[in-house]
Amino acid sequence: MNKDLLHNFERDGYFFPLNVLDEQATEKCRDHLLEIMNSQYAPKLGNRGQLNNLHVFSPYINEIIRKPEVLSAVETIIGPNILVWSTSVFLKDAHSSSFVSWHQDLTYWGLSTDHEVSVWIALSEVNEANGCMHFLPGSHHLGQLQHEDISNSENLLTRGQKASFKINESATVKVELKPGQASLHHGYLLHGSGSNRTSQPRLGMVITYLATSVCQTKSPVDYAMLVKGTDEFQNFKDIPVPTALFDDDSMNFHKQMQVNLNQVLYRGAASRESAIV
Ligand SMILES: O=C(O)CCC(=O)C(=O)O
Repeated sequence: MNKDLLHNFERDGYFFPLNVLDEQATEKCRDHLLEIMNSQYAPKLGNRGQLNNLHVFSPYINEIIRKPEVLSAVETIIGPNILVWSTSVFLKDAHSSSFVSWHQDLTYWGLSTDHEVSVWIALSEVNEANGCMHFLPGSHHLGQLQHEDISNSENLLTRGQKASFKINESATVKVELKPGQASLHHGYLLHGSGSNRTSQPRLGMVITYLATSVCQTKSPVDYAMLVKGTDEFQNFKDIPVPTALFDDDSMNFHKQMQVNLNQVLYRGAASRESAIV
C-alpha cells in the first residue's frame, strides 16, 4: 500500500482515499470542532470558514495529528523525522457560497523546500455538491507559479490568492471523501474548491507536516511540533503539547504564532483585510 502511495503521490501530487478515523473518532472530532467553533474563543482563531492551529490548545486535536495511520503515510512521503507546522479547519456552512480559489499552498508559506505534505481529513461527507476540493493531477511538477490576490469575501484563503494559470477543468479530479477518510497533497499541487449547494455543512481539517530539514525563510522565528522521530535541525521553535483545552499558556502561544504567521503570509500583500489579530 505504501509503495502505491509514494508512486501515486510522486506522479500525481496527491493520494486518496486514506482511511484514518473510524466512525466513533470522526464523530468525536466533529463534535469537538463544533464545540471550539461555538466557544467564546472562536473569533481569535480565524474566520468562521477557516480556524487555525487548533492542535496548539486542544489536547484532542493534538492526538489526531499523531494518529499512526496518518503518520505512517506521511513518513512514506517525507521520511521519519516529522514536524506539524499547521492545522486548519475548513467549514462550509449549508448553502454557503464560500469557495477556495485555485492555488498552490507553498506560495506564501515562506518554507525553504517542498519536503512537506498536507493531509486533509473529511469530518462530514465531502462531495461535488457540498464543495469538495478539486486537484489538477501532476501540477506539482510545474514548481512555484505566479499568484495574484483577488479580493472576494467568500474566498476562504488568507489573501484571496489565485494561481495565474489556465485550469483545464476537464483534466481535474474531484476529491470526494467519506467521513474519516483523508486526502494527501503536495504543496505545489494546484487545487481549489467550490461552494456548498447542500443543506448540510461540509467540514474538514488539514494538517501540514514538514520534514525537520525544512526552515522558514521569511521570518527569523517560526513554530512547529515534533510528532515523530528526532529533530537534529532545530529550525523551528518547539510548540508545547497542550494539557487542557483553551488553557491560558497555550492560548497565549497560539496568539504569538498567529501574529508571526500573519507577517509571513501577508508579506508584500496590498491588503490584510482577512488577517487574524
Ligand atoms: O477545504 C478546502 O476546500 C480547501 C482546503 C485547501 O486549500 C487546503 O487544504 O490546502
